[in-house]
Amino acid sequence: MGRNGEGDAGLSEFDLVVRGGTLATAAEVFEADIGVRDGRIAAVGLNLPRGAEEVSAKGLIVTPGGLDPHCHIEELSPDGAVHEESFSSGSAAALAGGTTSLICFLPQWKGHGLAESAPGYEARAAQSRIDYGFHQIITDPTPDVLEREVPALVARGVRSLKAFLTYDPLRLSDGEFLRVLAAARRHGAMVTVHCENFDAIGWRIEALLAAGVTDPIGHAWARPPLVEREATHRAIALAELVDQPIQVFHVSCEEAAAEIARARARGLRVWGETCPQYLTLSHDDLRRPDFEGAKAVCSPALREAGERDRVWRRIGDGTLDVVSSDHCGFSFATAKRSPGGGGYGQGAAELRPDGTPFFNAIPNGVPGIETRLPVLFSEGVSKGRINLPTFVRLSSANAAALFGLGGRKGSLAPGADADLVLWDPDAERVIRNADLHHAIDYTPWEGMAVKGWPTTTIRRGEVAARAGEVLAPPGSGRFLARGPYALARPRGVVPDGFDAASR
Ligand code: DUC
Ligand code: ZN
Ligand code: ZN
Repeated sequence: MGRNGEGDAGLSEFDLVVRGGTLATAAEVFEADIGVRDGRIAAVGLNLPRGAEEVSAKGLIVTPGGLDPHCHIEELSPDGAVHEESFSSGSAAALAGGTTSLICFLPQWKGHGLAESAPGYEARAAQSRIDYGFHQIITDPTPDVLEREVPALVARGVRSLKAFLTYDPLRLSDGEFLRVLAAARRHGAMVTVHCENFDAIGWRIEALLAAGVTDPIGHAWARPPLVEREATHRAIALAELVDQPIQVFHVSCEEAAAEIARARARGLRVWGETCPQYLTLSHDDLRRPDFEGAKAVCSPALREAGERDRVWRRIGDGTLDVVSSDHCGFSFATAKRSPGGGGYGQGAAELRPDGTPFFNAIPNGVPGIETRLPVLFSEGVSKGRINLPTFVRLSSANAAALFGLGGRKGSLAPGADADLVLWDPDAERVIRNADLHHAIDYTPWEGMAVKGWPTTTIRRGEVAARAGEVLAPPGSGRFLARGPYALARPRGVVPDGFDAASR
């Protein structure tokens, strides 16, 4: 007998058949069964023969497993601060929320090479329950880093670099950013970039503090949309000069999105990502009393409530084509009260009389690896803002193409990894942190009613989470080595006399 007491494992063509679901891919929606063999999709069609294991998807929607291409997990800063999330808990949360792969960040500390920064990071990541890849943060682009370490890293399958235009000590000057772009072009890597103007933010912080503003809402007042728009414009212009593809991370507002749309209309290889926080939260969350606003401090900052519709519109017109979590493991009771924690704050680490930090020193970031897809499904699909293929493109397929995982992740085609999520589109839930699997003591979506929830998550053909129970053990995720791919290639258009191979 087979594992479910049905069929015969020895004779089955498939290890697993997911039967009777409504399949949603990046392109279409149709009824079919999925046959899985050796962890991969082997067949898609009606009335497939019985598998050794059968999972019923009747009345459910089946999508590719989510790929979250922007997560901060167990990052270690030079001062020893660590995000309060382990790869084990973070990836358990991911699975429960329908995400089967993630890309997180190998840090570089200024004054150090890539190899000596954050020793042991790869070993910690190996505890993941889902497949994982890395972006390499570059904070100190020395010739040795760019010419010796980056190509070695790319050869190991780390095909994307991350640049910060703000945060001390992470940020790059324009000259340093240009060198990173040129090195990425030479070695065939994508560049992702955090776009905000550091000096403008610093100037605003000084003025706000001098005026006596210390509450979390000051975070948004110090980082208005134009500091993001200016840096987005600059990043795109510098990338155009070098002819290097880039993705602009976490776009929060129309002003920045418009810069990306303009670049794309001119044929530049520029892509934009946004996050659920910019689609659903606002200044109102930063204004919560008793320091609760700190739960919504992330960068770029949350915007006025009306901005959310404009960000949705930029999803609608394709300018923003990836929704990531930008998950950060800062708990409210601890890290959010430790000034500057983890390097993601800006300015003096001063405390208010009640012991909470000034707005500028609150660690930036919100936890969202588990809620990313349920919030997107509910606010997007259930509320009729996006259709199912768009949901699939935003949640997995586009990031897979952008980061060299196309065909393997974000797809239901034969040959792809059998990463599948079964969604109950009618399930109504209220998000409660107590029900989530991350190691953080809050969610900014506490109390939000959602419609649509993942009931079963299958990772490489194995049921990895079911009805909120995570079954995949720590360490069962695999490193995703990424080879050369189309979207990381330059256009081949450089200004006259420009030698892109020069430093
Ligand atoms: N933004 C955040 O909100 N957190 C981590 C880093 C970032 O850029
Ligand atoms: Zn960022
Ligand atoms: Zn981030």
